[in-house]
Amino acid sequence: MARRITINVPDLGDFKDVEVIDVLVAAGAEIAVESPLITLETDKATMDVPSTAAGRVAELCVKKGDRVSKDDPILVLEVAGASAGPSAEPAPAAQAAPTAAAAVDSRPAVPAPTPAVETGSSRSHAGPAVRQLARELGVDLTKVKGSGVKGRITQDDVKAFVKRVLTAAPATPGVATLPRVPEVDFGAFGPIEVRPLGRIQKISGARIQASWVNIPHVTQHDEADITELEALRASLKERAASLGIKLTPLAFIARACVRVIAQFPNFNSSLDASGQNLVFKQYLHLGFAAETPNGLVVPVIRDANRKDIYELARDLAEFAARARAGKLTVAEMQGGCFTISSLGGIGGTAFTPIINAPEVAILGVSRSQTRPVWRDGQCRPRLLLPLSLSYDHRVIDGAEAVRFVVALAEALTHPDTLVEAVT
Ligand code: CAO
Repeated sequence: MARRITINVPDLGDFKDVEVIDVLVAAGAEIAVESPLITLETDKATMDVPSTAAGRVAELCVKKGDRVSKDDPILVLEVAGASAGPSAEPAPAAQAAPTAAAAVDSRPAVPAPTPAVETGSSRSHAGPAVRQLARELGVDLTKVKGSGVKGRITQDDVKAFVKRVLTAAPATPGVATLPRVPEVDFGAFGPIEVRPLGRIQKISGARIQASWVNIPHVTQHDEADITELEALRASLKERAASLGIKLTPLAFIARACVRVIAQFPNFNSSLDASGQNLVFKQYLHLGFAAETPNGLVVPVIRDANRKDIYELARDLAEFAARARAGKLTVAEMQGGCFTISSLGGIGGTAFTPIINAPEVAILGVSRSQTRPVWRDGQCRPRLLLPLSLSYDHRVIDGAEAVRFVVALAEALTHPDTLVEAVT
């Protein structure tokens, strides 16, 4: 059997005739203990009045704009439980409410209202329900313009704000908060010609930018003494050519990378989508940047750790040729674990390669140069290959990165093992 109780306005301290600025429940609604019923506003603060009992709202005694004082009835609630007898129907007078409420809930009849808005004119003008909504949506209320009385922020204002933010065109796809570079009318300074970006440029540009803004990059530079490697390569070149293989420095570098990555498993990992776990790959597919007339592509050599130097050289040449001809399939550019970007055939002394996310490191290679090196009390000409390793500092720390690059330089300095057959 249900019975009826009245929920009254609690003690408001010094305040009387306080305005009801929001009625938060409707007749017929099921409410719980502590559900906010109405919002009151003095000239200093707003406050929610919570319910002291659970039940169904049978009758509302106040409406928006009313003024109320202590013990004024807010609503009549139908609560489950034994009937309070004929006197419970209709609801008892306002003064009887605390007693009736106390019969349902042993806590103080009407708890103190919850102050919801801090005093001070710099605060946003919004009720607790609106603040609650703003908190849930992560909205900073100081940025929301209120459309209510005296600039009061309503729930609709918060929702409209969120909608505006979500539908606003971001400066860069997927990067909503980047500051924009100034827009310039280039034609105002002289003749111009506008050419649209190519398909590959558009795709790789977006990926490069995503990587650059999402990954804290650090680049570690070093040099490898490849004097012996070049001598070895020269001695093998002819035989390789007779097999149709062009044995370039890149094949040696790829083989050395594979060997060193095996010693540093973090370099063959990726952060998962949550950013909370590292995924360690038990395969090693090696990507390499290839310049094509249409832009940069990164073919991926499958299972590079199972290939000897000649197989790697063949793959490099074939993929580079197919990349330039625009014949690579999407699958041939997927699944990479680590990328090499070699500009050594062109020049340069060092650069900062951008990580091919979600990989965690990339090796940049610049042009080797013969330079005098002081060693064992003598100055000798040595062929030095510049290495630039960019790594994701969330995954790899600086000490590990420099160990990696030192190990790589070491492997290139003593190339005999690089040409061994792969078992
Ligand atoms: N130092 C000195 N010479 C080098 C060298 C180096 N680090 N690397 C290559 N060379 C030499 C080669 O030995 C070759 O000379 P020979 O013909 O006399 O033997 C010449 O440069 C050209 O090499 P290659 O380009 O045919 O072969 P490769 O294996 O070095 O490079 C590829 C292949 C696909 C990586 C390259 O053609 C390419 O596209 N590089 C550009 C990559 C790129 O754009 N990276 C930037 C990405 S970020 O924007």
